[in-house]
Amino acid sequence: MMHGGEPVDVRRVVVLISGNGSNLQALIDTCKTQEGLGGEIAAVISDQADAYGLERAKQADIATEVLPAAGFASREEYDQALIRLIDDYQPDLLVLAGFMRILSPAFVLRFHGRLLNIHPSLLPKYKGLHTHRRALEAGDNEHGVSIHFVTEELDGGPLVIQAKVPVEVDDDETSLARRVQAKEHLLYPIVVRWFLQGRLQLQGDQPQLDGHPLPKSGVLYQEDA
Ligand code: NHR
Ligand code: GAR
Repeated sequence: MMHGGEPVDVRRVVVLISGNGSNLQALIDTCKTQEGLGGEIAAVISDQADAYGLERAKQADIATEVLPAAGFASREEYDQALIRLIDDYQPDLLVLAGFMRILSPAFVLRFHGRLLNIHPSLLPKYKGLHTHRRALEAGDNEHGVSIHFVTEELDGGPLVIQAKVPVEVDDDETSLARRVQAKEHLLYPIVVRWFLQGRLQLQGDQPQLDGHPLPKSGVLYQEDA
């Protein structure tokens, strides 16, 4: 992009997906708004060839790559190939959006401070899979979503933001997941924009927003605040 004759560095984000890609869609849609995303989506990479998110990317003229795990002897070899693929796009930020493979320590270290994940629970509650089912089985009256910097500890990296979702008496996994996802689609664009605008940084293992350290549970997002 040119500005006053000088080339302007556009920040670049690469999105990793495995499935539907509704969070990817929220990021794509944000690029088209007045406020924008603070950069461009340089590529979308999936470990699943049939991920619907790949269609969403193509519709938006975003480069896509598929890297299936079959054919790799180990997680470490897969992750090295993934790093090479990502490096082609020179991203400032790497975003996990429903990417369902656990990443090796070497991968996480390589992108330390530049790797975000969205997780459908109020971390540290319900790390791992089937979070909606587990929240319902526990009888929780609130559930939610967290965005965190990724570290070696699965779903244990420093929190950036959380939003709560009340559990209704007649909720099932589907209805609860739908309301949590609506919050995800609001939050991920905000956090990605913070990062791309240089407002959000990881200093050691401490996230900072506008130079201020965040509380342990991150920013609490309140829609009508
Ligand atoms: N990798 C590291 N190192 N740290 C994190 O915090 C990560 C990560 C990779 C993905 C997303 C994550 C989530 O938000 C994520 C966070 C997949 C699994 C899982 O068990 C768990 C957590 C997350 C993603 N996946 C496989 C499965 O059965 C099992 C292992 C595999 O195939 O790699 O789907 O919840
Ligand atoms: C999202 O709800 C995300 O929080 C969750 O998968 C969904 C992906 O949806 N992530 C995990 O459960 C990670 N283990 P999407 O493909 O439509 O964005």
